[in-house]
Amino acid sequence: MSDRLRIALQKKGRLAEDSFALLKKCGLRFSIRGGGLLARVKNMPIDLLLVRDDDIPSFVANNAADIGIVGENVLVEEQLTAKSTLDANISMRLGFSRCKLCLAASETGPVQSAKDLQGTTIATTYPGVTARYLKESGITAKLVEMKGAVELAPSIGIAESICDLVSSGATLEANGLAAFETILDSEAVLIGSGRELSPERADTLDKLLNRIAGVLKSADSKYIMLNAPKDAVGKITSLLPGSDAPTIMPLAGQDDLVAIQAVCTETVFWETLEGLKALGARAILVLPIEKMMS
Ligand code: PRT
Ligand code: ZN
Repeated sequence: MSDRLRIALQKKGRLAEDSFALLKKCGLRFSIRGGGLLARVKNMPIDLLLVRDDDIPSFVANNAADIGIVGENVLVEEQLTAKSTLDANISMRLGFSRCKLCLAASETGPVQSAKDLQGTTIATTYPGVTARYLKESGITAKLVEMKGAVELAPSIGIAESICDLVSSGATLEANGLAAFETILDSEAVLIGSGRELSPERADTLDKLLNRIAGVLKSADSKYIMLNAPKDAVGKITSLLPGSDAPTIMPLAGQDDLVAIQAVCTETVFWETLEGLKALGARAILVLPIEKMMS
């Protein structure tokens, strides 16, 4: 039997779908059905361990999984509250599930900014990160740990302020709260430990990391094709975002025009296309790139 790489993933929740989608884009074939803890990848020596997100850092640290995908907020919280040093570190930022851990309070209450926190009570699901912030800021405040519904704490008199995750801000607004300080910016991250892997697992991991890097790079990248007046080639190619070596070709029967093709590794905005058009570019096509490997 082959030596299979084990990846810890959130079974259900805000991270789950995007984590599965990323691995599928990397060519892994699997199906997540039923209540199983393990899902087998059919075409690579990989098993997926499907768990609660809070368990992922310690599973990676304790060898239950080789790598994992988790919110940076959870990783940092687990590192700060673990009884001993947790051997789990970020090996790649993945760019999805972005959110912020914010201090927030009622717009009409006693706490309006960080300097008002002294001597007050803060409700949070993130006592580790919040305590670190208070210590670094020289603030003494009481923390009340809650497992959920933190946004209700001020209205029921449990705390003057809260420290919770915010993405759109709609939950805060619906509860009459406003954020006054961001204490952590978070996104999904791939984590690993310092342990050495067997050669087979190391090889699988290396392949996977290269594929993930390719998927992340191609997500922003576009292939751009256009026709340009010969005398504007310099200006036009300098407008192409994040492209270093465009291909320039003659156009049959059109001596004053050339065709330009380039991979743009940064977002191509409508404003860029308008700029290209103003320089005389015509027949501009922007195409998605499915896969990339360098
Ligand atoms: O069951 P399990 O323990 O695995 O999941 P969970 O319930 O602990 O976590 P889950 O699935 O809710 O979130 C997983 C991860 O998603 C988090 O750890 C973050 O890294 C990330 N994430 C991104 C978020 C949000 N955005 C988010 N908005 N996690 C939670 N929220 C909550 C927040 O707590 C608040 O209640 O959404 C509300 C605020 O959202 P807005 O859009 O109204 O601001
Ligand atoms: Zn959780």
